[in-house]
Amino acid sequence: MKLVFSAEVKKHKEKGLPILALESTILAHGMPYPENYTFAKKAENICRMKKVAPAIIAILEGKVHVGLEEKNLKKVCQSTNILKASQRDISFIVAKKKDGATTVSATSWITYKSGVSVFATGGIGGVHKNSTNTFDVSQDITTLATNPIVVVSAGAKAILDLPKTIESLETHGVPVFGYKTFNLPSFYSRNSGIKIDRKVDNAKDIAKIYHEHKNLGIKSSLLIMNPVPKENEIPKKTINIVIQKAIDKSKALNIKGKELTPFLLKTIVKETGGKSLKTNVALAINNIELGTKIAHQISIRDKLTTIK
Ligand code: PSU
Ligand code: MN
Repeated sequence: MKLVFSAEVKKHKEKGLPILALESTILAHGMPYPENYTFAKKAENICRMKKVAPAIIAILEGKVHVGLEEKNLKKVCQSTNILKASQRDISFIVAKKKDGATTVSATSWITYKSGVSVFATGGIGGVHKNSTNTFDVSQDITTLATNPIVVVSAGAKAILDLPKTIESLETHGVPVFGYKTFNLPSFYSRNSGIKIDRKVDNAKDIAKIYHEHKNLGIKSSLLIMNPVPKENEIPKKTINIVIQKAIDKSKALNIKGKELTPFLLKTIVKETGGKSLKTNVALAINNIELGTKIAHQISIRDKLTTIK
């Protein structure tokens, strides 16, 4: 597969400097314009300030981009018909020279193929509520099972069935770590009430575990669950009412498959008068900040290993 690296990402790759992968579905299907563009610029600037190359991943005219030049970033943020691309969609989009915004699933796979180790997102997909009837389980889970990178998220999205999502991650062999917590965060809120077996307290430890993970040849991602900052969280009680309303609406309108997640997120933004969008941006930025620290620690460790 031919990858198109931005000048910045290329330079960091050549010099063994840190790179942080970012997804584009969150921009194209998860947030409206212009908030998505403002968020993307802020995300990139944080990376640069921390001396990490930002690598937003997207497919444009059939080419897989790792790091977007300005005009391509605008295109992703403004497009109204860009496809939502999970891993299984990549070959079709490339063959047909179409545009695709990559989900956690497609982004994880491209991140790994690019030789990049860390990817920060908002919230991962997982097992949907009512999945026993619909069988709707995100491809994010199966891709997390097969790509040895570090993924930073604010937990699975609260629109999901969280206990089933955690079980499914276990079945697929994905190690889950709470960042400074044993409580599973639920995207908009810091604590879902579900326990996580393991906690990590700093980026150095994450790099250390990842190093062994790779040495052992284990194929899954390490999934870091980083709670939304306190000042930006929406209390569970408040958001759950809104989520239920959005799910009821999706059922009434018969919205299914890959349209479901974007529909729910959009409806929740409307119902909360934009508050959930602010929270979404804040938690994603918080994950990017942690992602840059992990990227630094991994590149320090990689250099030490090479010298030895
Ligand atoms: N997290 C967000 N906003 C989003 C998503 C996650 O804050 O838009 C996207 C991610 O790209 C994730 C996808 O991979 O939703 C999951 O979609 P589905 O449930 O259809 O697999
Ligand atoms: Mn789905």
